[in-house]
Amino acid sequence: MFDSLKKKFSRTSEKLEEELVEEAKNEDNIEEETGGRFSFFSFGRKKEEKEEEEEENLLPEAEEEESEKEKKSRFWSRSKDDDDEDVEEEAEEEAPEEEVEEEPEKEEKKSRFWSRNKDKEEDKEEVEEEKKSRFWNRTKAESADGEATGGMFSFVREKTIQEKHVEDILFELEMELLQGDVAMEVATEVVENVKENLVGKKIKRSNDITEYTFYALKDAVAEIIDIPGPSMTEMLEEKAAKGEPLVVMFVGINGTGKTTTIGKLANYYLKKGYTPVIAASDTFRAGAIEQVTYHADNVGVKIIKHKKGSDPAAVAFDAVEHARAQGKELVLIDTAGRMQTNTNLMDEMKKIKRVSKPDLVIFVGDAITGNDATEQARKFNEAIDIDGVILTKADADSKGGASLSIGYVIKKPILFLGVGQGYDDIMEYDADWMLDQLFSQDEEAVDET
Ligand SMILES: Nc1nc2c(ncn2[C@@H]2O[C@H](COP(=O)(O)OP(=O)(O)OP(=O)(O)O)[C@@H](O)[C@H]2O)c(=O)[nH]1
Ligand SMILES: [Mg+2]
Repeated sequence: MFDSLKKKFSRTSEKLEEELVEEAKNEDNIEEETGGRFSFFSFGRKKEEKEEEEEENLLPEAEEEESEKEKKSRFWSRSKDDDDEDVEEEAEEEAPEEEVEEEPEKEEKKSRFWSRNKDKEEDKEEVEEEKKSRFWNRTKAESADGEATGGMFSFVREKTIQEKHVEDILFELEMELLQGDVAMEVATEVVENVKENLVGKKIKRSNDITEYTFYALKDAVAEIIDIPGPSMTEMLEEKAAKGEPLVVMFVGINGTGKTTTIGKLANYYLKKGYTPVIAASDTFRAGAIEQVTYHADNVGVKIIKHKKGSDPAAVAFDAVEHARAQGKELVLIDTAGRMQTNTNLMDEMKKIKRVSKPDLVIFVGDAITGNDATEQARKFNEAIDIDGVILTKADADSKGGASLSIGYVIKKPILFLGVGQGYDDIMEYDADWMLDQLFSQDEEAVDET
């Protein structure tokens, strides 16, 4: 999953490193260091793995250090907070004498403060670098089988990442994201955030570039995919506690997986101890009632159905009444696939919503169709105000464009991902999980880059 996005991210980091190393070579500002190059995804290794490795390599003086992850987040907040301080520091360096004359005491205090802070920073960096180089040595040792690449450089004079270094590279990334079916506004947002994060960063070693790019991209993507909204399970729990059924209506164009998803969700919540009922409100397509009945029978839940061609809103209404009367906790309303351009069918869908008063209207989109899925979601949202999204066929989607974009574009959360054709092939979507998928080490994706 998401292999194509992963490759784009890691290539961006490599290109920036090449650019800066090349420039430093021309400036005669580079020397090769012992130790191997740090691969992009090695920063995303799972926390436990990292801790294990740290334990293996622990030096006595490093024992009190926090976990790598905490350090990273401190790093970002520190860099952000320190932006202003850096400016002050630079100004101070430029005109130290003047200030000393005016306010010698204050200046002395200040400069002691700065140098103390600097010393602290340097100490910290030294420990960090020592640890890193130990890791790099090990990576190099591992690289006997050809996994790790190249050497590692340090800059004689510290370099600062400037806009000119990242402009072309980020433009390329933006184009690649668009080709990967990431929505325009999402690609632009990611690139802007990455630029903001990277420009101004001071680098001592080529590996710093990989690290900074990794966290800049991860930060940018984290912001994109974290869309607040309801969780179906939490809503169901709340409704059940009140003795009311949670009514959920599924909409989308033809063949995206609405009916299959209803079968999967009936199974999912049945296993959690709830009693779902399905409304066969696709009375339009030939064979639709039989298909949904087949799933209901397989899973073992009740289905409410009328004749083909009957009013789908009436079927949904009956299912809600049935759930209320029988104390069932969940109503899953299947609806006919409809193109967003078909006015009659879109009006019919609005009527089902008016009559059945669902707590959740879920748009079901096919992840493989990428930008089309995002555009459909936009249109359905305009027509009927959806509450969340389920993306199906994520198992067969290597691009990841819709998964990255759809929530951000319509500002509604992804609730579940369909990951196969079986009843158990569904998972609750979680932004942290997705981030982990995109930024954790994946030998296959790394090898192919
Ligand atoms: N690989 C994969 N296939 C899926 C997934 N979800 C659904 N499918 C397949 O997609 C096809 C269409 O699924 P349906 O559930 O009939 O789609 P629908 O949206 O109800 O279609 P209409 O009723 O015609 O609008 C079926 O062959 C499903 O098995 C998924 O998560 N992964
Ligand atoms: Mg269907």
